[in-house]
Formats: sequence, structure tokens, C-alpha cells
Amino acid sequence: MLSIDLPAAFGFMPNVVAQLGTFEIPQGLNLENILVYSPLQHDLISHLLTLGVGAMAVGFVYFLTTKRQSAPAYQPSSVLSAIVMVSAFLILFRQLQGWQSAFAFDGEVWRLTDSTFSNGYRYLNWSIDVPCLLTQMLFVVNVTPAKFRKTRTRFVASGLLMIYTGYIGQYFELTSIPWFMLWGFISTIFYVYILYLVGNLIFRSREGLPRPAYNTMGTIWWVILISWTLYPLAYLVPLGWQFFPEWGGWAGVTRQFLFTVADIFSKVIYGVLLTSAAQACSVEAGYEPALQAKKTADNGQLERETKIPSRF
Ligand code: RET
Repeated sequence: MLSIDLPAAFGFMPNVVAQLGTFEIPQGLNLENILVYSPLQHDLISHLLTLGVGAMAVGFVYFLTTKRQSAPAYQPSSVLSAIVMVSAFLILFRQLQGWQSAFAFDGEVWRLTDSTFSNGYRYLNWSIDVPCLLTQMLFVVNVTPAKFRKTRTRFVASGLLMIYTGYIGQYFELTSIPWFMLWGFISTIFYVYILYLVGNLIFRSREGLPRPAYNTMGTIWWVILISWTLYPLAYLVPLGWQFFPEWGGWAGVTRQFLFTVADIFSKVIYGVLLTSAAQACSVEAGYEPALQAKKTADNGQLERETKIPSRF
């Protein structure tokens, strides 16, 4: 067990420190629980989690309403996005409730009550989302059925291994830096392998896609690369905090900010981009609902450009 001298850690907030004192950190506690938050910091985290919940709800409506604009071969991608939205909505709603019940306001700051806040729910939730997100891409790019099955198996296996090793690691974030880093490192090996698979898939299998879809797949690569990398950064926040304890409640805000931005980009924006690539492929294939949707969008564009209302 690692014992942290809270008076030293909170040197900049003496009144808070006086009440917390020094204590032994129990195994498995997340950093968020040992910090105290100003009303601003506590609100920011509540608002970020609420933003995440809202984004998933909006995404759910979007993926269901646009599903039929893609040819049937691409529709599983929208279904998988909708599944991700439901599961992410539920977990983020749970995180929000957990956040609100774990802390109480004492007139000056928010401090831990007799319950705790855990990021662990997120990791287990990724067991559903990561396999779905990776698999849905396979429905949009050009792959043979054999390559589809082979890549899906690799995606699911390496995705789960990345998540579960990270899940174990985050239990050590306050109590053992060596174990925390070791599990984080093992998880990163699987992460790099996933990026290699995704890069290979995108850059080898986008040949033959219509131009707009080809370009969108390139954007998708960057969205994945950047947004997925925010998760390991969020994992490392407790390490940064041990070096800069003055960070205080802002460390908690930073972590939830990273998670929220990562969630919105890796799930919602990614899904919207894949839908647009699927629609471009459906237009090229002459699929009537896709042609209709494109016509409507083009008319809207024309109308905005000329300011002359068109009749549909
Ligand atoms: C962990 C542990 C530390 C090392 C690495 C990690 C990577 C996590 C990733 C998560 C992606 C999650 C997604 C969820 C969508 O719902 C596990 C934090 C590399 C990349 C995309």
C-alpha cells in the first residue's frame, strides 16, 4: 500500500488538507476519490459527463434514421453504431450518477462521501464498444469474406486483451506505479497491434472505393489514431498527478475531459464518417434511397448557395 501525504499533495489548499490528513490508500481506489474539487471543477465534470450522455442519445437517433439511406450491405455498420450508442449512453449515465453521489459540498469544496467513484465501468463497457467499432469498419471497406472473418477475430481478441490488461492496471494507479506501468505497457502492445491492423485495412482496402468514400476513410484513420490515443493519456493522469500534486482537482477534470472527447470522436464522429462513406458507396452502386438522400442534400446545398427556395 502506498501512503500519500495529503498535506504535501494539497499544499496549496491548507484548509482542505487540515481536514483530510494523511491516510493509507486502499487497493483499487481511483485518483478522482482522493481529490477535492472546487464548485467549478465539480460542475465541469458533471457537465462533461452530461455532454457525453447527450452525444450518445443524439448519435443513436442519427444512426437509426440514416440506416436505410445506405445499401443493405452497409447497414450493419449503422446497427453496430446504434448498439455502441445505447451501451455508451447507459455507462455514461451511470458514471454521472456515480459522480454525483460520491461527493458532497461542504459550503466550500466537494469532498468524498461514504461512496466512491470508479472509472472501471468504462473499461468493461469498452468490451462491447471496441469490438463493435472495429468490426463495423469491415462492412464499409472492400474485403473478401475470408479476410473479413480473419480481421474480425484479430480485432476482437486484441481489443479485449488491450482493455482487460488496462482494466487490471488501473486498479494500481494509486498503490503501485510499477504494476500500473507494467499492465499499461502490456495493454499498449495490443493497442499498437490494433493500430497496425486498422492502418493496413484502411490503406489497403480503400482502393476501389468511390472518391468521397476513399477520402473519408483517410479521415477516419486520423480520427481513430488521435481519439484512441486520448484513452491511454487519461490512464496516465494519476502518474502525472504524482509528479505534480498541485494539479489537484484539475487532474480529475483533465481525465474526464479526455475520456469525453475521446468518446465523442471515437464513437459518434467515427460512426458519422463511416455512414457517410457507406452512403457514397451506395450512391455509386445506384441504390435508390442513397440517391434520393444525396439529391435532397445537394438541393439543400444549392438552395443555400443561391438563396432561392427549391421544390422537392
Ligand atoms: C488503456 C490502458 C493503458 C494503455 C492503453 C489503453 C488503451 C485504451 C484504448 C481504448 C479505446 C476505447 C474505445 C472505446 C470506445 O467505446 C486500456 C487505457 C493503450 C485505446 C475506442
